Amino acid sequence: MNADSERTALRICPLCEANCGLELEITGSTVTSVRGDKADVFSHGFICPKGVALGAVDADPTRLRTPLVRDSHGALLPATWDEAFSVIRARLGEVIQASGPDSVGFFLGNPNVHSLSGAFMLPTLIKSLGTSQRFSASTVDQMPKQAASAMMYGTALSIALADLDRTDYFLVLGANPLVSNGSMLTAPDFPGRLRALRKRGGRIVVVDPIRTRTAEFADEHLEIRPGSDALWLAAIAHVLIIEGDAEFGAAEQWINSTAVDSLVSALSDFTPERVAEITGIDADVTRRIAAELQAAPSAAVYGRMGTTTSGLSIDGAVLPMGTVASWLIDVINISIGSLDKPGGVMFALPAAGGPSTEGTPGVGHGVSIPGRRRTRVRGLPSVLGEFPVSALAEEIDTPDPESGAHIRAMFVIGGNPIVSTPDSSRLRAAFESLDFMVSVDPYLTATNTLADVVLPVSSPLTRPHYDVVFNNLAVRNQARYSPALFPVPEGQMDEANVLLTLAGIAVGINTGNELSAEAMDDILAAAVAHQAISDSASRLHGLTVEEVLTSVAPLRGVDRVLDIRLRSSPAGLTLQEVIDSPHGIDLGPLTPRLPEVLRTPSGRIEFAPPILVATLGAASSAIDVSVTAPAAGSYLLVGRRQLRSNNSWMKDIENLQGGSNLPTAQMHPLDAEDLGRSDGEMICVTTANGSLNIALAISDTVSRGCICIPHGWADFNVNVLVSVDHVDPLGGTAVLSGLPVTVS
Ligand SMILES: Nc1nc2c(c(=O)[nH]1)N[C@H]1C(S)=C(S)[C@@H](COP(=O)(O)OP(=O)(O)OC[C@H]3O[C@@H](n4cnc5c(=O)[nH]c(N)nc54)[C@H](O)[C@@H]3O)O[C@H]1N2
Ligand SMILES: Nc1nc2c(c(=O)[nH]1)N[C@H]1C(S)=C(S)[C@@H](COP(=O)(O)OP(=O)(O)OC[C@H]3O[C@@H](n4cnc5c(=O)[nH]c(N)nc54)[C@H](O)[C@@H]3O)O[C@H]1N2
Ligand code: SF4
Ligand SMILES: [Mo]
Repeated sequence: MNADSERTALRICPLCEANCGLELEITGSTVTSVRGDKADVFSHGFICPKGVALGAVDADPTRLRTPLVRDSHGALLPATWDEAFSVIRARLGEVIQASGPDSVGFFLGNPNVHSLSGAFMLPTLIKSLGTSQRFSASTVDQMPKQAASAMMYGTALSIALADLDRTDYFLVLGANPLVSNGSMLTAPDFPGRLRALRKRGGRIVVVDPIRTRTAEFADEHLEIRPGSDALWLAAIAHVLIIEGDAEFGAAEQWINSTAVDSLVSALSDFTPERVAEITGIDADVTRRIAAELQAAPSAAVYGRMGTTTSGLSIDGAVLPMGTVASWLIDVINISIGSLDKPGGVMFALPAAGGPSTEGTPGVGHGVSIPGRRRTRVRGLPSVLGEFPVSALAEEIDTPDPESGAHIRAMFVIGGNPIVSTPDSSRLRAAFESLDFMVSVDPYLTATNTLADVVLPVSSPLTRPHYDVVFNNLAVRNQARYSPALFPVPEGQMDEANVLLTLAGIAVGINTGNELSAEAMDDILAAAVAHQAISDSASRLHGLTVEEVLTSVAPLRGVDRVLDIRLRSSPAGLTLQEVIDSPHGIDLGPLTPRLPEVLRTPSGRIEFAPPILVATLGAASSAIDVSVTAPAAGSYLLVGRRQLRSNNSWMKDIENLQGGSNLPTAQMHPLDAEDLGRSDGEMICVTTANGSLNIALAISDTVSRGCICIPHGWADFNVNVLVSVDHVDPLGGTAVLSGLPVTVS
């Protein structure tokens, strides 16, 4: 190609869950501008500052282009791919031969859910290695929502999604989609969709201890005490189910009535009056919101980070409430007749399939919550096939007193856990003590400067993209594919290839017979084809593996797996059909899916899982605790996301720095006055875990008694303050918000 030839190309943005369709101007192999693709069937031209920076990510000179290997003097130095893989083959081999595959741990970070290789190749790598020691960013994030939904509907991706484009009433708890662009609810142009909601006469209510941009935009903002959402939601459910005559609408015939009885007794203590003090929300407001939810022609309740990662701080203890709060959101949606109703909460039908489209329609194995396995040191239950990341450091630094077993080697893939997970100081020391560590990451980070080998992956623009994960959570059914825009530059490696090469090495260590990336790719495709022909719900059911593989030839890699998935799924598309519609194929608004969507063993909606009812009942002792007088200098920690950054990365990309993108601790003016500190002065925030010196930013958007600090900053790392002790027993997720801190 001519070095300065010009072209326009389309690309689904892989940087966040919104999945916007972008239009890139390209000169030679340089992206010269990025804008929203107006013809995209889902995002209609929306773009945010991070998307604008996609070209800068591609060109970023600080992105690593060659592997790094630690030399005998401890320095991380550039190496060839062969050298890097040889070191891994030898050192990983030593660890596995001496201590078995479970002495190798995996931490999987957020970007893995935004790539096809993360969805398809990463499971192959972990399986080839044979370890059960899997940790991820999910247990500092959305896992409680997945756990609650899995219990109720039968799979980890059976999430009842707010039907944003048709609802008349949107109750939002602990989410700030005007900044985050939405999470566990894929809706490109969330701002435009919220504007449209209000324009059609709908109402938006935001429940958040901070007056966020979203709260500012809403019709009403309720300042809630951090961690108390579950109690407030229980009071709403109390009004609807006990005082009112809740009608369950479409869900009615799929709920068993004995469940309702147990729920009624668990909710009996939770009157709006009794939760008013602890939540900070007046009883008459709570009753009014319940009445509004019921009276609206359609209504949807939605909760995010503030509901899944907050804990209730009372009497020196912190109660993790994420899974209970996540469940109660669905209880309310069902109690107002919103489940499976347009404008209420509905299930997506993803064109490339997902857990809710596989298996027998209407019934399944369900999911066991808490999980059946336990962490070795603390005995914390697994959740959806992984362990709570709050247990990672101890699983490394605390060998079993008898057997000596512990995690000796780590793979950190697309993650920065020293910045993003609790008790960073201990995790850093634990990583330093490892015998071997590999990082797959395009940047040098606070975490992987400790690795023995860093494998950088080529730019996201060198890989094809289709969102197989977030289309399970999208507010509209559609299929959109982006081909790779650039070839993988000489000397670099695509992530799919890196992961398959590692998988082949792992097979070699375990069997003595190493396989090439190509061979692993063929094994993966055959396994996916086998699954597709065996699944009675699949459109390929009954074919042979050979027939399926022939139909998708000559594709390889992620494209081949994607094509099989598309062909086997309900929409029955082929990859070529999706490619032929570069702005995407619109498959329409969400449609009712009850009872076919259910995968519970009972074939019913588990409206009131006994373990959740019991956990809620136990929380009733918290209701009457007096919270009026927090100790002087004592505050509750709350997080925030920043429009122009992406968790711990993209901070140094041009045009994303400065402005509001600063690590500051925000406090209410009166709290700052009490402390005798003015704007910009340094304050010291302390917990039993550690201290953080950070600049104060005075803001009346913050509730009195709260302090708001963003995560993701290596040099101002809020997670040095966060304890690994407060873990949701069902969702395995750490409490990040609502923790007591002292400020001096
Ligand atoms: N206190 C506190 N802690 C939090 C949160 C909070 O609100 N408060 N939020 C939590 C949440 S929601 C999340 S999702 C986690 C995020 O936690 P992590 O996933 O650990 O952190 P990220 O910053 O998303 O890390 C992404 C890493 O992947 C690399 N990367 C980027 N693109 C690619 C790619 O294509 N391939 C590979 N292999 N690597 C890539 C980046 O360079 C970066 O190092 O943080 C959590 N931590
Ligand atoms: N620009 C940008 N966008 C992002 C990211 C980013 O780093 N930058 N990260 C992405 C990721 S990985 C995720 S998971 C999503 C998260 O998406 P969101 O959940 O929408 O984002 P947050 O800003 O974490 O919103 C959480 C809100 O909960 C509030 N809150 C805290 N504690 C409580 C509580 O106890 N109760 C209630 N009701 N509210 C509480 C906080 O004040 C905050 O406003 O954002 C994604 N989008
Ligand atoms: S909102 Fe998310 S998907 Fe859309 S352009 Fe921004 S980062 Fe990309
Ligand atoms: Mo996240």
